[in-house]
Amino acid sequence: MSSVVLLPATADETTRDLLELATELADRELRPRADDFEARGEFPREVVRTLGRSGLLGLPYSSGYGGADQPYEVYLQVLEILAGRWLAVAEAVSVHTLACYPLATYGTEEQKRRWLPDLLGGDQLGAYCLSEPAGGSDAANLTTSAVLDGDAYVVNGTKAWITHAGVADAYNVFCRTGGPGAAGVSCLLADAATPGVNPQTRERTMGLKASPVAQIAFDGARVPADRLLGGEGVGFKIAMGALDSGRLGIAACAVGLAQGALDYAIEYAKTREQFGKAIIEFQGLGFMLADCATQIAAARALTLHAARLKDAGLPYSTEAAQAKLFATDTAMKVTTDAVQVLGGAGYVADHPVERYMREAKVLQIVEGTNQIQRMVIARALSR
Ligand code: COS
Repeated sequence: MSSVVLLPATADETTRDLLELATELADRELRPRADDFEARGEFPREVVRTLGRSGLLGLPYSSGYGGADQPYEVYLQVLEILAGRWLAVAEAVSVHTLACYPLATYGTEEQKRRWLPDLLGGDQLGAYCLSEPAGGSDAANLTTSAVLDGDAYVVNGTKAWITHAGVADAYNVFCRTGGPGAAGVSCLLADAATPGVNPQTRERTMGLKASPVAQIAFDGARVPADRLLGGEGVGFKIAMGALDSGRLGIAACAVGLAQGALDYAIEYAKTREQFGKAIIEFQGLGFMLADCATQIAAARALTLHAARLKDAGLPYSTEAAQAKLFATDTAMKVTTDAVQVLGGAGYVADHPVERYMREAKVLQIVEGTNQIQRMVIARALSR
């Protein structure tokens, strides 16, 4: 099956080697395990650790702390490669990378030296706790509280929809240390082993069953004050900055998933015969596949364009929202069409396309629903 990779214009040998390594690991470690782990709903912690040992968990971060100094553009192409084989693992890499952002971007030198190398090397897994049961989109009105008591913040409240709940080693907890609204939000990097950090029962999700999602109850958890990132009141800015970069990760996951679904549908349509010829030769199907290929190419270009802006140090929030919106809608459309191309065979679990379709749905929801992305884009237009 083909996998399309657009090397950056300046790609050197290291970058080429990296993308080759990602492809080789994805074919060897991810593809053969996906069906089994998804069917059992087991998180592939060892696979994620292997990616860490191979240097794929800290790609866009500084080599001074165990990262790889890679442009975001290259990191996103690695994600695309992984997502084409197993979305749950690509999503794990994307969420982990998002979870490293607050520490890598706002941590003090001492904080980074203490905690970042283990995260970037994959020995520790990160998670990102922003949403709450009463609100995911209206993030500035979160209610989880953190009250300074001596040398620790006492955290109370419940976080919702937390990917890596129960398997993460470190949770970024966005909590209220001050007054109402965005200005009262702070970010703590809580050790998962802290008493009072209580992951709840796993959600029974439509797809990505290998990826644990649950609420986390913080019941008087004492998080040492030296785990505050960026100072009190900076949390909302941290959360939004992290999400700008995270949304590009989700876009790349969507592109990879859509490409995987299209590749599978093409192979099927080339070999499945009806009325005496391969069904790909019927224009009705050929045009459908042509539209899918075109939409994926556009989604990939939009995603890499936003990444290049980020790599150049230019504003990219709006472009990240556009990429997330377009790429995830594309993944939903392409995976649905892939099921259609396979007909009845597409509707049963003997083929992976029904799983791809279920998995695509969540990408339109996570890290800001696509309605929130439209809000971000519309606000930029009105400024
Ligand atoms: N980067 C840095 N700072 C940002 C920012 C960004 N992308 N977006 C907003 N901010 C800042 C603003 O500049 C503002 O700061 P000042 O008060 O100093 O000017 C502050 O944050 C508040 O911004 P705003 O008024 O726009 O906040 P809103 O409450 O209107 O919320 C949206 C904005 C809707 C964009 C935000 O709540 C959001 O993204 N919601 C979705 C959350 C989400 O994605 N959840 C998914 C779960 S996490 S997996």
